Amino acid sequence: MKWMWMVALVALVGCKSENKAPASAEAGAPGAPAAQKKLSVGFSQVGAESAWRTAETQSIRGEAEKRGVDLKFADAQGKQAQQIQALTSFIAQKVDAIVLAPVVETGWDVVLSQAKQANIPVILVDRGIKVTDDSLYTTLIASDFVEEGRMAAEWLAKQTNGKANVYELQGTTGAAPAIDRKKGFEEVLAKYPELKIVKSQSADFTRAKGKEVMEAFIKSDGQQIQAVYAHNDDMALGAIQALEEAGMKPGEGVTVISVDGVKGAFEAMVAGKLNATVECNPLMGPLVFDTITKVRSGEKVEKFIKNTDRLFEKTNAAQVIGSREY
Ligand code: GYE
Repeated sequence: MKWMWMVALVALVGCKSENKAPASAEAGAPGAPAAQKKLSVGFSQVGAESAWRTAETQSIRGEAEKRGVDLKFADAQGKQAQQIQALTSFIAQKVDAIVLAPVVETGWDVVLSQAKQANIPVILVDRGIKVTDDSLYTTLIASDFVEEGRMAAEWLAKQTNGKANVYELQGTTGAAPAIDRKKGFEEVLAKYPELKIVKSQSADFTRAKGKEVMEAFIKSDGQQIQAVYAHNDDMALGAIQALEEAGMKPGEGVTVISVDGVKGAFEAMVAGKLNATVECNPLMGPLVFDTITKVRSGEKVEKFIKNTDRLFEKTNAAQVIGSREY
Protein backbone atom coordinates (compact mmCIF):
# COMPACT_ATOMS: atom_id res chain seq x y z
CA MET A 1 0.00 0.00 0.00
CA LYS A 2 2.80 2.32 1.01
CA TRP A 3 4.42 2.27 -2.44
CA MET A 4 1.20 3.53 -4.06
CA TRP A 5 1.30 6.63 -1.92
CA MET A 6 4.93 7.14 -2.87
CA VAL A 7 4.12 7.00 -6.59
CA ALA A 8 1.26 9.46 -6.13
CA LEU A 9 3.52 11.84 -4.23
CA VAL A 10 6.31 11.72 -6.81
CA ALA A 11 3.82 12.39 -9.59
CA LEU A 12 2.43 15.35 -7.69
CA VAL A 13 5.86 16.89 -6.97
CA GLY A 14 6.95 16.40 -10.56
CA CYS A 15 3.83 18.10 -11.80
CA LYS A 16 4.28 21.03 -9.43
CA SER A 17 7.87 21.79 -10.37
CA GLU A 18 6.96 21.73 -14.06
CA ASN A 19 4.37 24.42 -13.44
CA LYS A 20 6.90 26.37 -11.46
CA ALA A 21 9.67 26.83 -13.98
CA PRO A 22 9.62 25.77 -17.60
CA ALA A 23 13.20 24.78 -18.42
CA SER A 24 13.22 26.91 -21.57
CA ALA A 25 12.60 30.27 -19.84
CA GLU A 26 15.55 32.69 -19.99
CA ALA A 27 16.56 34.05 -16.59
CA GLY A 28 16.08 37.78 -16.38
CA ALA A 29 13.71 37.89 -19.36
CA PRO A 30 10.49 39.84 -18.85
CA GLY A 31 7.95 37.65 -17.07
CA ALA A 32 10.52 35.04 -15.96
CA PRO A 33 9.14 32.89 -13.15
CA ALA A 34 10.08 34.21 -9.72
CA ALA A 35 11.29 30.87 -8.40
CA GLN A 36 14.00 30.60 -11.05
CA LYS A 37 17.54 31.64 -10.18
CA LYS A 38 17.83 35.36 -10.84
CA LEU A 39 20.35 36.61 -13.37
CA SER A 40 23.04 38.45 -11.42
CA VAL A 41 24.83 41.37 -13.03
CA GLY A 42 27.53 43.62 -11.56
CA PHE A 43 27.45 47.22 -12.77
CA SER A 44 30.46 49.44 -12.15
CA GLN A 45 29.45 53.04 -12.77
CA VAL A 46 31.82 56.04 -13.11
CA GLY A 47 30.01 58.21 -10.57
CA ALA A 48 27.36 60.91 -10.64
CA GLU A 49 29.31 63.78 -12.21
CA SER A 50 26.65 64.87 -14.71
CA ALA A 51 22.94 64.80 -15.49
CA TRP A 52 23.78 62.43 -18.35
CA ARG A 53 25.41 59.97 -15.95
CA THR A 54 22.42 60.03 -13.60
CA ALA A 55 20.09 59.32 -16.51
CA GLU A 56 22.22 56.35 -17.55
CA THR A 57 22.27 54.94 -14.01
CA GLN A 58 18.48 55.26 -13.75
CA SER A 59 17.97 53.60 -17.10
CA ILE A 60 20.12 50.57 -16.24
CA ARG A 61 18.78 50.22 -12.68
CA GLY A 62 15.18 50.65 -13.79
CA GLU A 63 15.49 48.05 -16.53
CA ALA A 64 17.14 45.56 -14.15
CA GLU A 65 14.27 45.96 -11.74
CA LYS A 66 11.71 45.53 -14.50
CA ARG A 67 13.31 42.27 -15.61
CA GLY A 68 13.90 40.89 -12.12
CA VAL A 69 17.69 40.99 -12.50
CA ASP A 70 19.80 40.99 -9.34
CA LEU A 71 21.88 44.11 -10.08
CA LYS A 72 24.92 44.77 -7.95
CA PHE A 73 25.60 48.48 -8.35
CA ALA A 74 28.93 50.11 -7.48
CA ASP A 75 29.55 53.85 -7.78
CA ALA A 76 33.29 54.48 -8.28
CA GLN A 77 33.18 58.21 -7.52
CA GLY A 78 35.29 58.89 -10.58
CA LYS A 79 38.15 56.61 -9.49
CA GLN A 80 39.49 53.79 -11.62
CA ALA A 81 40.96 52.07 -8.53
CA GLN A 82 37.44 51.75 -7.11
CA GLN A 83 36.18 50.30 -10.38
CA ILE A 84 38.93 47.67 -10.36
CA GLN A 85 37.99 46.80 -6.79
CA ALA A 86 34.31 46.49 -7.74
CA LEU A 87 35.14 44.23 -10.68
CA THR A 88 37.34 42.02 -8.49
CA SER A 89 34.46 41.64 -6.07
CA PHE A 90 31.94 40.87 -8.89
CA ILE A 91 34.29 38.14 -10.13
CA ALA A 92 34.57 36.67 -6.61
CA GLN A 93 30.77 36.67 -6.36
CA LYS A 94 30.60 34.78 -9.68
CA VAL A 95 28.09 37.16 -11.29
CA ASP A 96 26.62 36.10 -14.65
CA ALA A 97 27.79 39.28 -16.42
CA ILE A 98 29.62 42.55 -15.76
CA VAL A 99 28.58 45.94 -17.07
CA LEU A 100 31.41 48.47 -16.98
CA ALA A 101 31.28 52.21 -17.72
CA PRO A 102 35.05 52.79 -17.60
CA VAL A 103 36.21 56.13 -16.23
CA VAL A 104 39.39 56.13 -18.36
CA GLU A 105 40.60 54.24 -21.45
CA THR A 106 43.71 52.47 -20.19
CA GLY A 107 44.71 50.20 -17.31
CA TRP A 108 42.09 47.46 -17.66
CA ASP A 109 44.12 44.49 -18.93
CA VAL A 110 44.73 42.71 -15.62
CA VAL A 111 41.25 42.83 -14.13
CA LEU A 112 39.55 42.03 -17.44
CA SER A 113 41.84 39.02 -17.91
CA GLN A 114 40.58 37.79 -14.54
CA ALA A 115 36.97 38.20 -15.69
CA LYS A 116 37.77 36.32 -18.89
CA GLN A 117 39.39 33.49 -16.96
CA ALA A 118 36.26 33.25 -14.83
CA ASN A 119 34.18 33.13 -18.03
CA ILE A 120 32.22 36.27 -17.17
CA PRO A 121 31.21 38.37 -20.17
CA VAL A 122 32.02 42.09 -19.87
CA ILE A 123 29.73 44.61 -21.55
CA LEU A 124 31.26 48.09 -21.82
CA VAL A 125 28.77 50.92 -21.74
CA ASP A 126 29.18 54.47 -23.01
CA ARG A 127 32.99 54.65 -22.97
CA GLY A 128 35.55 52.57 -24.82
CA ILE A 129 38.87 51.24 -23.58
CA LYS A 130 42.30 50.44 -24.98
CA VAL A 131 43.42 46.88 -24.26
CA THR A 132 46.11 44.75 -25.88
CA ASP A 133 43.60 41.93 -26.46
CA ASP A 134 40.11 42.88 -27.69
CA SER A 135 38.67 39.56 -26.54
CA LEU A 136 38.89 40.90 -22.96
CA TYR A 137 35.47 42.47 -23.44
CA THR A 138 32.41 41.24 -25.29
CA THR A 139 31.03 44.44 -26.75
CA LEU A 140 30.86 48.22 -26.37
CA ILE A 141 27.46 49.95 -26.41
CA ALA A 142 28.12 53.66 -26.98
CA SER A 143 27.98 56.71 -29.20
CA ASP A 144 30.68 57.63 -31.68
CA PHE A 145 32.39 60.48 -29.82
CA VAL A 146 34.69 61.43 -32.71
CA GLU A 147 31.58 61.92 -34.84
CA GLU A 148 29.99 64.04 -32.09
CA GLY A 149 33.08 66.29 -32.08
CA ARG A 150 32.91 66.60 -35.87
CA MET A 151 29.22 67.51 -35.74
CA ALA A 152 29.87 70.21 -33.14
CA ALA A 153 32.70 71.72 -35.20
CA GLU A 154 30.79 71.64 -38.50
CA TRP A 155 27.88 73.40 -36.85
CA LEU A 156 30.17 76.01 -35.27
CA ALA A 157 31.98 76.64 -38.56
CA LYS A 158 28.66 77.28 -40.29
CA GLN A 159 27.39 79.47 -37.49
CA THR A 160 30.53 81.66 -37.34
CA ASN A 161 31.39 81.66 -41.05
CA GLY A 162 34.52 79.74 -40.17
CA LYS A 163 35.94 82.46 -37.97
CA ALA A 164 36.02 82.55 -34.16
CA ASN A 165 38.22 82.31 -31.08
CA VAL A 166 37.11 79.07 -29.44
CA TYR A 167 37.57 78.15 -25.77
CA GLU A 168 37.32 74.47 -25.06
CA LEU A 169 36.21 72.75 -21.85
CA GLN A 170 37.41 69.18 -21.95
CA GLY A 171 35.92 66.21 -20.15
CA THR A 172 37.80 64.03 -17.67
CA THR A 173 41.44 63.59 -18.66
CA GLY A 174 42.02 60.18 -20.20
CA ALA A 175 38.32 59.44 -20.71
CA ALA A 176 37.25 58.27 -24.16
CA PRO A 177 34.60 61.00 -24.67
CA ALA A 178 37.14 63.72 -23.79
CA ILE A 179 39.82 62.33 -26.10
CA ASP A 180 37.47 61.62 -29.02
CA ARG A 181 35.28 64.72 -28.82
CA LYS A 182 38.46 66.78 -29.00
CA LYS A 183 39.85 64.69 -31.84
CA GLY A 184 36.73 64.95 -34.04
CA PHE A 185 36.40 68.68 -33.35
CA GLU A 186 40.03 69.42 -34.24
CA GLU A 187 39.84 67.28 -37.35
CA VAL A 188 37.14 69.58 -38.76
CA LEU A 189 38.82 72.76 -37.49
CA ALA A 190 41.84 71.92 -39.63
CA LYS A 191 39.69 72.94 -42.64
CA TYR A 192 38.99 76.39 -41.16
CA PRO A 193 42.23 78.25 -40.40
CA GLU A 194 40.41 81.15 -38.77
CA LEU A 195 38.35 78.98 -36.45
CA LYS A 196 40.79 78.13 -33.72
CA ILE A 197 40.99 76.83 -30.19
CA VAL A 198 42.69 79.55 -28.16
CA LYS A 199 42.58 77.80 -24.79
CA SER A 200 41.59 74.30 -23.78
CA GLN A 201 41.38 72.81 -20.30
CA SER A 202 39.75 69.90 -18.50
CA ALA A 203 36.75 70.69 -16.30
CA ASP A 204 36.09 67.05 -15.45
CA PHE A 205 32.56 66.91 -16.93
CA THR A 206 31.08 68.84 -13.97
CA ARG A 207 29.12 72.07 -13.80
CA ALA A 208 31.16 73.46 -10.89
CA LYS A 209 34.49 72.96 -12.68
CA GLY A 210 33.03 74.25 -15.95
CA LYS A 211 32.21 77.49 -14.18
CA GLU A 212 35.59 77.65 -12.47
CA VAL A 213 37.62 77.10 -15.67
CA MET A 214 35.46 79.56 -17.61
CA GLU A 215 36.01 82.19 -14.92
CA ALA A 216 39.77 81.77 -15.38
CA PHE A 217 39.40 82.07 -19.19
CA ILE A 218 37.35 85.25 -18.76
CA LYS A 219 39.87 86.70 -16.36
CA SER A 220 42.77 86.22 -18.77
CA ASP A 221 41.09 86.68 -22.17
CA GLY A 222 37.82 88.55 -21.54
CA GLN A 223 36.23 89.96 -24.70
CA GLN A 224 38.41 87.83 -26.98
CA ILE A 225 36.16 84.88 -26.17
CA GLN A 226 33.78 84.35 -29.08
CA ALA A 227 32.81 80.72 -28.75
CA VAL A 228 32.79 77.95 -26.15
CA TYR A 229 32.92 74.25 -26.98
CA ALA A 230 32.19 72.08 -23.93
CA HIS A 231 32.52 68.29 -24.03
CA ASN A 232 29.26 68.02 -22.05
CA ASP A 233 26.20 70.08 -21.18
CA ASP A 234 26.97 70.34 -17.47
CA MET A 235 30.28 72.13 -18.14
CA ALA A 236 28.53 74.39 -20.68
CA LEU A 237 25.88 75.30 -18.09
CA GLY A 238 28.62 76.20 -15.61
CA ALA A 239 30.38 78.27 -18.28
CA ILE A 240 27.12 80.07 -19.13
CA GLN A 241 26.78 81.06 -15.50
CA ALA A 242 30.36 82.40 -15.44
CA LEU A 243 29.81 84.38 -18.65
CA GLU A 244 26.59 85.91 -17.33
CA GLU A 245 28.20 86.85 -14.04
CA ALA A 246 30.93 88.64 -16.01
CA GLY A 247 28.27 90.61 -17.90
CA MET A 248 28.80 88.71 -21.16
CA LYS A 249 26.00 87.27 -23.29
CA PRO A 250 26.15 83.49 -23.80
CA GLY A 251 24.00 82.42 -26.74
CA GLU A 252 24.40 85.82 -28.44
CA GLY A 253 27.76 87.53 -27.96
CA VAL A 254 29.41 84.23 -27.18
CA THR A 255 28.33 81.12 -29.10
CA VAL A 256 28.09 78.08 -26.82
CA ILE A 257 27.89 74.49 -28.03
CA SER A 258 28.11 71.26 -26.05
CA VAL A 259 27.32 67.55 -26.10
CA ASP A 260 24.72 65.29 -24.35
CA GLY A 261 21.28 66.85 -24.91
CA VAL A 262 20.09 66.70 -21.28
CA LYS A 263 16.96 68.53 -20.07
CA GLY A 264 19.01 71.39 -18.59
CA ALA A 265 20.59 72.03 -21.99
CA PHE A 266 17.20 72.23 -23.66
CA GLU A 267 16.03 74.68 -21.00
CA ALA A 268 19.14 76.80 -21.60
CA MET A 269 18.50 76.72 -25.36
CA VAL A 270 14.87 77.77 -24.88
CA ALA A 271 16.18 80.63 -22.70
CA GLY A 272 18.53 81.55 -25.56
CA LYS A 273 21.76 81.01 -23.61
CA LEU A 274 23.01 77.79 -25.19
CA ASN A 275 23.23 77.69 -28.99
CA ALA A 276 23.35 73.97 -29.69
CA THR A 277 23.92 70.53 -28.25
CA VAL A 278 24.86 67.24 -29.86
CA GLU A 279 22.72 64.49 -28.41
CA CYS A 280 24.37 61.46 -26.79
CA ASN A 281 21.80 58.91 -25.67
CA PRO A 282 22.21 57.63 -22.07
CA LEU A 283 19.09 55.42 -22.02
CA MET A 284 21.00 52.18 -22.35
CA GLY A 285 19.09 49.88 -19.99
CA PRO A 286 16.94 47.90 -22.48
CA LEU A 287 19.79 47.42 -24.96
CA VAL A 288 22.24 46.38 -22.22
CA PHE A 289 20.02 43.57 -20.91
CA ASP A 290 18.93 42.46 -24.40
CA THR A 291 22.63 42.15 -25.22
CA ILE A 292 23.41 40.15 -22.06
CA THR A 293 20.53 37.78 -22.87
CA LYS A 294 21.89 37.28 -26.39
CA VAL A 295 25.45 36.69 -25.20
CA ARG A 296 24.29 34.14 -22.62
CA SER A 297 22.34 32.22 -25.20
CA GLY A 298 25.47 32.01 -27.36
CA GLU A 299 24.31 34.49 -29.99
CA LYS A 300 27.06 36.57 -31.58
CA VAL A 301 26.87 40.33 -31.00
CA GLU A 302 28.67 43.20 -32.73
CA LYS A 303 31.88 44.43 -31.09
CA PHE A 304 30.59 48.02 -31.24
CA ILE A 305 26.86 48.60 -30.86
CA LYS A 306 26.52 52.21 -31.90
CA ASN A 307 23.90 54.75 -30.80
CA THR A 308 23.04 57.39 -33.37
CA ASP A 309 23.05 61.02 -32.30
CA ARG A 310 21.43 64.21 -33.59
CA LEU A 311 22.25 67.87 -33.15
CA PHE A 312 19.69 70.26 -31.66
CA GLU A 313 19.78 74.05 -31.95
CA LYS A 314 18.15 76.73 -29.87
CA THR A 315 15.86 77.55 -32.79
CA ASN A 316 14.07 74.19 -32.54
CA ALA A 317 14.56 73.48 -28.82
CA ALA A 318 11.13 74.70 -27.73
CA GLN A 319 9.40 72.31 -30.15
CA VAL A 320 11.13 69.21 -28.83
CA ILE A 321 11.75 69.94 -25.15
CA GLY A 322 8.44 68.36 -24.12
CA SER A 323 9.35 65.03 -25.66
CA ARG A 324 12.82 64.73 -24.17
CA GLU A 325 13.19 61.70 -21.91
CA TYR A 326 16.25 62.77 -19.92
O1 GYE B 1 28.90 62.88 -22.15
C1 GYE B 1 29.23 63.14 -19.82
C2 GYE B 1 29.53 62.14 -18.80
O2 GYE B 1 30.71 58.94 -20.99
C3 GYE B 1 29.26 59.66 -22.69
O3 GYE B 1 30.29 61.16 -19.45
C4 GYE B 1 29.65 59.77 -21.27
C5 GYE B 1 29.99 61.18 -20.81
C6 GYE B 1 28.89 62.22 -20.94
O4 GYE B 1 29.83 62.55 -17.58
O5 GYE B 1 28.22 64.02 -19.48
